[in-house]
Amino acid sequence: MDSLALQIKNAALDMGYEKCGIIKVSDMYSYEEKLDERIERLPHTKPFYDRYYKFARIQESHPWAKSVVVCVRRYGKYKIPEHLKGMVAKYYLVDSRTDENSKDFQDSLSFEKALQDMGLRAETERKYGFTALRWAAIKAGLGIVRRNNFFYTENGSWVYLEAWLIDKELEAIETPNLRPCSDKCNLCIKACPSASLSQPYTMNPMACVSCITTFMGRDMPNERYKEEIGDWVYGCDACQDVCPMNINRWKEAEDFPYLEELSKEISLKKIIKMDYDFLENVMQPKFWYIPKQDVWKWKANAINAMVNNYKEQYKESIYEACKDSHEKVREMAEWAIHKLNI
Ligand code: B12
Repeated sequence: MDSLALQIKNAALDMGYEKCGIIKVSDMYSYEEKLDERIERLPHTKPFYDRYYKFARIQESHPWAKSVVVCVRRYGKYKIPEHLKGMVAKYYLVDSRTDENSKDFQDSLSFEKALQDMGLRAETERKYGFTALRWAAIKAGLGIVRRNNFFYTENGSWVYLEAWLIDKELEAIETPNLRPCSDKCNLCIKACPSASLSQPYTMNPMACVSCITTFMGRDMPNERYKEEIGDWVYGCDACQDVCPMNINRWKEAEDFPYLEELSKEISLKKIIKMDYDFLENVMQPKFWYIPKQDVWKWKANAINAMVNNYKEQYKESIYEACKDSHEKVREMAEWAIHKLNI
C-alpha cells in the first residue's frame, strides 16, 4: 500500500474510526447498476431513487476528485434510554453527523484537518453524503451488505459511514472476513412491519417506516401504513434488531452527550404537550430529518403510536391535541377519537 494511503488509514484509526478504505472515484460507477436493479424490481420507486444517480457520477459534480476515503464508525456502544427503544431509532438518538457536542463529530473534523495537513484537498458532505456510502464501503472491502441491505462489520450493522473526496488517486482495499447470510434466513424480511423489505437486497423507501415517520407521511390520517408503523415515532430498527448477526453486538458502554437529559422530555404524552419553541429549537436540530416547518409531525406520529397501542391514559392527551395550534395535529387527533370511538 502507498505510504500516503497508509498514513490516511492510520489517521482514521487514531481518530476512533473502526475501519478506513480508499477507492477510486470510478469504482462508484457500478452503484448505478444497483439503482437500476432496484428500480427494475420496484418501478414505482423510480422518482425516489432517481436523485441518487449523482452518487455514482462523482466526477460530474467534483471534477477535481480522484479517490473516495470511506470510514466506518461504531455507534452501537452508546447507552440508549430504555423508554425510547422501539420508539425512536437508535441511530438518530446518537446521530453525530451534525451534533457538535459529540466526540464523533469532532473526530470527523479532526480527520478532515489531518487529510488537509497531508497536502490533500479533502471535502465531505456530512448530512446525506456525496456518494453511496454502503457501496463505497463494500468496494473498499470494509465489510459486507446483508439481506436487509445493511452494511455490517464484525460489530454488526450498528455502524455508520462517512466519506471524503480527495484529489489524489490512491487505493486501500481490504478483504472482508465475515460469514454471509444464510439463504434460509428471512428474519429481517418477516420483521419489516410494512413489508418494505419484500425480498433480500430490496426495499421500498415509500413503504419504509423509517421514511414515513421522517421524510414522508405528511397526511397521517390517510397514511396507508399507519397501523404497520406500530410504536415507532421517528425511524425504525426492526430489520436490524432481529438480525442474528447483530446479537450481542450493541454494548451500552458510553453516554452520548445530553441524550439522558433530553430523553426525560420525550414520551408519547410529552410530545403532544411539547411547545413549538422546544420542538423547533431543541428537538429539530437533533432530529433534523423533520424540518422546522414540519415539527407538528412529531405530534401526529405520537398520536398514531397511541392509537396503535391504545391505553386509557392516552385519552386525555388525544383530547388535548384537538386544541393544538396546528391544524394537522387537530386533524390527526380528531381522526384518532373517531377511530378509537372514545
Ligand atoms: C436514501 C437513504 C435512506 C432512505 C432509503 C433507504 C434505502 N435503502 O435506499 C430512507 C429514508 C428510507 C433511509 C432510512 C434509513 N437509513 Co438511510 N440512507 C440513505 C442514503 C442517503 C442512500 C442509500 C442508498 O444508496 N439507497 C439506494 C439503494 C439502491 O441502496 P441500498 O438500499 O442501500 O442497497 C445497497 C445494498 O443493498 C447493495 N446491494 C444491492 N443489491 C445487492 C445484492 C447483493 C448480492 C449484495 C451483496 C449487495 C447488494 O447495494 C446497494 C447500494 O449500496 C444513505 C447515505 C449515503 N449517502 O449512502 C443512508 C444510509 C444507508 N442510511 C443509514 C441508516 C442507519 C438508516 C436507518 C437505519 C435509520 C433508522 N434507524 O431509521 C433507516 C433504515 C431504513 C431501512 N430499513 O433501510 C446508514 C446505514 C448504515 C449501515 N450500517 O448500513 C447510511 C449508510 C447512512 C450513514 N451515514 O451511515 N435511508
